[in-house]
Amino acid sequence: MGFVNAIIILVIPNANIPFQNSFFSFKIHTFAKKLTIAMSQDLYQAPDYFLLDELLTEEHKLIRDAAREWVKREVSPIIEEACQKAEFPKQIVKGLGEIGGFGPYIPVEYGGAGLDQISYGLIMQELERGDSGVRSTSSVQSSLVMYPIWKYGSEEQKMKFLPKLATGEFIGCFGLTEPDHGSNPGGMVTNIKDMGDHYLLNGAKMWISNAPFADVAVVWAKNEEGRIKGVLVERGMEGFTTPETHGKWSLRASATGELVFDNVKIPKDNILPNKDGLGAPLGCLDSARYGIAWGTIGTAMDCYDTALRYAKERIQFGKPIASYQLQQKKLAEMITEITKAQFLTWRLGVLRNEGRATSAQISMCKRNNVDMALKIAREARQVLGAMGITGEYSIMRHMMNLESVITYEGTHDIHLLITGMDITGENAFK
Ligand code: TGC
Ligand code: FAD
Repeated sequence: MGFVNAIIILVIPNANIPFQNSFFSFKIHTFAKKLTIAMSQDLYQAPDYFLLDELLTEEHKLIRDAAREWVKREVSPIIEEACQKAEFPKQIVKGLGEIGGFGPYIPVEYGGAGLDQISYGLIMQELERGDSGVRSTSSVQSSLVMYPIWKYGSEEQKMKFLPKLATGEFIGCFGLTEPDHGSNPGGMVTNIKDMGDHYLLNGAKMWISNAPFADVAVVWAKNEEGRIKGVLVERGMEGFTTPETHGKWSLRASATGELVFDNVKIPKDNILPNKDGLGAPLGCLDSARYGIAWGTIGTAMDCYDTALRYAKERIQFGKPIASYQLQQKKLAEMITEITKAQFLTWRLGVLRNEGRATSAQISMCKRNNVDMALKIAREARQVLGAMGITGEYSIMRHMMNLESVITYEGTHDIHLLITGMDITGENAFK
């Protein structure tokens, strides 16, 4: 059944196909044509209700607009099919490197783009507007692989890995979560044993983004004293395997897998020398969580923009559904929440540029924005009625993706407990 016939069924239930009445046939054809145009083109227009653009520099806007155009050109046309097939679209990797999607704030001498934190955030916003899985690929590479190598690595490690990660020639992944240690990574059992001229790595990580094809994994493991160390595990090392995790209903355009270590021989040069303890991986998470805070604004803006356009065009009871108060309430609340999140996050970016943002502030912002985006996706989907459940529009895909985003990089609960501890001084985790 073609797309037009599908629309006939949606518009006129019980219609026999092919539809014969020439008047209705004309109306249906026009409606279907309008929808086809809306779907085949990316008509996205970013909302800026409180003129936040005026707080951005010309450079910020140039970087943001370049990422926005790239997403329209390279991501929008292919992302739905990639998600339906549950395939990571490898063809976007090179372009991601070119727009600064890998290591936006890593210094230029290591291949990064040397940008500030607001530019980094704006790139994440645009990528996640396309798809959370695309932003995830960029987040993992930038904040969970390049960041620890840059901050905790030796000069040799930086020169060996960072330039290739910046272009996408190498893909990296970050192994913290284990089968029995998710929210409580400090309990990890993956370990390294000193064998004199090398270490032996044993254990397993799971739910690892990019694992199935990563060239290098930043893995967190305990040494014999129980101290957490960062280990660079390279594809091809004997005893190292990366089985893919299948059957996800969420983040389908991002590959997820396990990291399994069976007596993997690790050269001593592959240990990150400059920081250890749980604070080392958690420090990387600050940077990635900040990126998610911006990214989820992008998904919320896309859902709102789609719902607004649809509501203005969709006629029921003789009028656009945008003219009914119930739909206006949904749309008005969406733009209010988006606007609040935009300002909270912009302010966080300013504080990060000044080196004054705290981990607890990042937690609050990540938690608020993912929750905001998920609620908006659910409301926006309803505005589209039955069309909202199809892959013809991005909303359902965003909604499903956000179910991962609200769990990874610290769950909704964990971030609330971080805020709770920060304001009361009482630890309610344990
Ligand atoms: P706690 O005793 O509180 O802290 C241990 C040490 O870490 C320090 N620290 C931090 N350092 C830097 N940044 C932060 N955000 C930090 N938070 C804590 C702390 O000062 C302490 O340092 P020291 O020197 O005294 O040892 O640790 P805890 O065991 O009580 O746990 C605290 C808790 C629950 C907040 C933490 O474990 C946590 O955040 N759990 C959530 C786990 C998580 O977020 N996992 C994410 C895995 S990676 C991922 O999901 C990638 S998704 C990728 C994608 O596709 O985008
Ligand atoms: P659990 O920790 O078992 O939590 C289960 C429930 O219990 C949650 O609701 C949680 O909020 C609640 N809970 C836990 N502790 C407490 C407490 N003290 N008080 C109250 N409630 C509590 N990890 C990586 O290391 N690298 C990656 O690249 C990566 N990518 C991922 C990609 C995807 C698609 C997904 C879904 C996950 C990914 N993760 C990754 C793992 C992710 O970080 C973990 O799933 C997350 O930290 C939660 O751990 P868990 O799933 O084991 O849940």
